Amino acid sequence: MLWNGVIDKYRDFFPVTDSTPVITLKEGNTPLFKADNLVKVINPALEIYLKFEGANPTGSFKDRGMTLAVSKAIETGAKAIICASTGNTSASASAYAAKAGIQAFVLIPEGKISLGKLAQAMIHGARVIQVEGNFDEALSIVKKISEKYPMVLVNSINPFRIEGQKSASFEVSDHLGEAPEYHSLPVGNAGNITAYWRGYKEYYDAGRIKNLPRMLGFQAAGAAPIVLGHPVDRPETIATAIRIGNPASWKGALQARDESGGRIEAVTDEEIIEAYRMIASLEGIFCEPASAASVAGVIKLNREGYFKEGDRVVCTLTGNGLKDPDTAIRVSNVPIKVKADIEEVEKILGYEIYSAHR
Ligand code: AN7
Repeated sequence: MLWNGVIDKYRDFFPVTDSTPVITLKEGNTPLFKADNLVKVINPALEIYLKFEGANPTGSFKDRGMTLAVSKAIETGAKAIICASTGNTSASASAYAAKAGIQAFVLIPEGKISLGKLAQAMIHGARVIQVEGNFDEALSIVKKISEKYPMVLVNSINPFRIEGQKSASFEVSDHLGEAPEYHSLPVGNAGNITAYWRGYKEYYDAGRIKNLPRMLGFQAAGAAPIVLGHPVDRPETIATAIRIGNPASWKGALQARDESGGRIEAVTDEEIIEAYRMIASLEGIFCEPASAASVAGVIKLNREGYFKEGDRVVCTLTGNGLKDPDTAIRVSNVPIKVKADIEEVEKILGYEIYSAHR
């Protein structure tokens, strides 16, 4: 069966009709990896799976919601969409607007989005506006603008975004044949954890799964409003994707946590970077720093003895590491430089080969 995107695959679960034009880049159907090398290091008694959303067409989970949001916008005759973004929403919105033949307007916090995401919005032809402020300020501006002008807001306040993002829970359930015991996610604006929980509940109600997971959400310590219980005016974290101080879906995140009996906690930038490097070096998966918060959180809870033997834990890796090569280079060893001379190269290889065989 050819894959034609999440609306085609899970149509019955979405508010679409035969007359809804489907704008798709064939998002979804992303791989779920069993992280055998990682569990050896973390806790061999667990089963950890990684849902790699970096394999989506624009390199993040945002595509799942954007296909529905843009399709519904086109259905109502929209000619333009607008969003505020820490980068991935703007990349996705720009690409789907290009596919639909409409204009995207994106507001981003100046200097605080990774280079790859900025490049995506620019090359897809979006009007990119850098705001001298943070994501939360940009979001409050686009909300007002979308009320004043004929532009559809495609942040996750747009209900179709959350609807589309539910599809990831369906895929995990289809892949495993049931829901896992735990599902872990990074939390920024909190749309995704809201969407996953809704997806699991709908699959459960439809009789497709017989259990529900506990939802685990992790914020960066410098941007952890939900953990602190109040908005953060100046959020800071190396994981710029989740540098958000006043999440739009705050209530949805609390509901996911409380209904499922899960947790929402903070992880430090150091813990995020450690997990980011482990995922890349042990599993061969290059995700972006924010994505690694899901694994960092599981490592932290595991240390506290939170899990029991045999628990299955799915961690969503929300975005592709290629979007942010600067951070990868910054946290890695500097490559050795030698003259263009075989003996010079052999000296280094010799040493490294012997130490690799020890
Ligand atoms: C890689 O692009 O908010 O909790 O404007 O890019 O649903 O917000 C991105 C968020 C996690 C957090 N991982 O998801 C945006 C934006 C990555 C992300 C999140 C984001 P939500």
